[in-house]
Amino acid sequence: MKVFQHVSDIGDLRKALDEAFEIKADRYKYQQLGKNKTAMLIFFNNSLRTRLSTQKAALNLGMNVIVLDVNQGAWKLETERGMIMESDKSEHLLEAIPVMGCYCDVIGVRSFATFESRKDDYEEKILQQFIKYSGRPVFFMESATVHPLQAFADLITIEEYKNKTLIEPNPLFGGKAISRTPSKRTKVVLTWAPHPKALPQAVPNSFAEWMNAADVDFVITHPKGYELDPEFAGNAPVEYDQMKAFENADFIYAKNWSCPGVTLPEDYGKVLGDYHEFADWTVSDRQMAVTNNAFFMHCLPVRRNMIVTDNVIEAPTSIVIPEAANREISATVVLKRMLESL
Ligand code: AN0
Ligand code: CP
Repeated sequence: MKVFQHVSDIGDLRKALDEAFEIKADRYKYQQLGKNKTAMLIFFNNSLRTRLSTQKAALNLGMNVIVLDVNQGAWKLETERGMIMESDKSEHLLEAIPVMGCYCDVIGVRSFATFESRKDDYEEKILQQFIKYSGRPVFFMESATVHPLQAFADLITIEEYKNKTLIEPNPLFGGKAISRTPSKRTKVVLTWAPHPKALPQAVPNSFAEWMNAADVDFVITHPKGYELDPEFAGNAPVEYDQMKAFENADFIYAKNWSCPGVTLPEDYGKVLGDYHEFADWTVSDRQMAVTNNAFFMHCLPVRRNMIVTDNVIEAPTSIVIPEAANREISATVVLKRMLESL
């Protein structure tokens, strides 16, 4: 695998899941594969999970790891070709990228949407340059439009939990054990939830793309105006009534995203209206009550009592921590596939 961006890059999903569970059962099985190979992780934005889980994945495979926070210690980078470089940006991406490529065998990049131009974000202007000029396999660690390591971990988590008939008390917060009857067809709901700041569409885009490819019934719910780009949403039904969408769901996946600008390009990257007016979209016991004892998921970091109430995130059905743990597994599979392609 030379690029990890879309669900199609991982190939057959059943095979990818089998590989994930093989690695989860013995995460050091491929320790020899990465000997004397170096993973470079480039961060243009903050991260806790991606930073840690991807380093751990590289170590699982016996690789060396170099991490660079571009905004802490590196030169400020110009990204536009043709600019007269008289601002505070001392180096151009067109030199920086091939230089980074000299010191490693695979590169992971995190570079969020800037919301300055929908076209530039959706064309993946930054990541495409890494693919073109680094000379190395490139995996996306959340780009302007996708977060595939997260979506793969989410799929692994759904696969692990979908047939559970007993929900144990939450290991951190307690609660009562619950018995549950899994649905014949697993129903997964992606719900928008309010947030004070504009957030990217990368997580919901990838989640939608992966769920559309997976063997589940997938429904999206959000207020009008937040329609995801059809490239990712595909033919997934959109239900604007959140309570209706939640009925009999097995998994609730909450996430905020800003306006994707599909119908009104000028609204791209905006929070539509006052987020206080959408307070009833916060996932609470009220909505969870109409589900099939659904598991609650979120990629984290999450703002409590904005996206989800304390009660829901602390319930035995909340699987946000095992979901985060699976980031190590998805990253190990992806790095393994890249090492195999060198
Ligand atoms: C980012 C986002 O919404 O894309 C990263 C999530 C993994 N979240 C924030 O910036 C809070
Ligand atoms: N879920 C996720 O990617 O978290 P970080 O932003 O902390 O890496």
